[in-house]
Amino acid sequence: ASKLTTVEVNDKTGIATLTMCRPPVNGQNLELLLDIKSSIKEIENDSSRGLIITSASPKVFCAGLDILEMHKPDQQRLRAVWTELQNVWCALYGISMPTAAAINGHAPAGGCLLATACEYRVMVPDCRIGLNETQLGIIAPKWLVSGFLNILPKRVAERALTQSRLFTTDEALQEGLIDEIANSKEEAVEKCAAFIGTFSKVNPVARALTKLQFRAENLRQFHKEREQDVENFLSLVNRPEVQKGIGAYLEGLKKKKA
Ligand code: CO8
Repeated sequence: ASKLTTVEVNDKTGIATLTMCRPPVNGQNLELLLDIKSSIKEIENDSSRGLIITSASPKVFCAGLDILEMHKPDQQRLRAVWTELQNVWCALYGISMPTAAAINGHAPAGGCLLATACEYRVMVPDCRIGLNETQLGIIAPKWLVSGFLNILPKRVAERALTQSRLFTTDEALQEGLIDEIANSKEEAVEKCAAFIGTFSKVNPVARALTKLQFRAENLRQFHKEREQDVENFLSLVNRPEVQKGIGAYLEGLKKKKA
């Protein structure tokens, strides 16, 4: 099978860049999720100085879960997809090294999840980011929202989720959902590297334990609920009205072009 992610380590900085490359939109199907997970593990085992996540697509960082995986799904595969989304999230959210997202395109739903699992976000202009699950009739569980809630005030987060709001780059900066804007992917990666560089004089063990202390409660809650969460997701996605909604949403995506 072809690799859907690449890992490149910068010789000078020791920072690893994980690039998602599943055209056209990095839809998170099972294979992409498995590759992201193994790339995160590889970077962790190599003890890189930091991790930057980005995309090979010119317009899209990541379009979230591959909607085709959720439409008339194969049950076993759907279960595996959700389990691997959980695995990717907890690997990225709980990694001790510094992390940053170079958001070089749109980042709805699962794309926003990856970006908000990181410690820092740099985004290119005129794109959209947010958790728009309610639009598909699905409820984002607590763990999925926890990174978002680390960044935004509860009131802004609640409204954004209930409205399925996708923030423009400018709005995201204004609300604090992203940290900086960059005019190109290269500049976004550079800014992420500069952020990671700010830790060069900090004791790495103290840094790591402090990060994990901030994140431990969310991770503990996640591990307690993860199995139930898979069951909830499956029963929700299998509901006839949700299937109808997903089908209509897919049609809408396809028709956009016609
Ligand atoms: N899955 C599958 N295919 C997709 C997806 C997707 N998520 N997104 C886009 N595509 C397809 C399109 O259908 C289109 O296919 P085709 O070429 O055959 O017509 C192709 O990719 C290109 O898409 P666009 O023409 O729309 O490309 P643009 O560059 O104009 O726009 C966007 C890119 C902004 C990413 C746009 O495609 C978009 O908004 N996509 C939908 C994103 C979305 O809403 N994702 C939500 C997924 S749900 C999720 O991730 C979390 C689920 C949580 C569940 C919780 C339950 C408990």
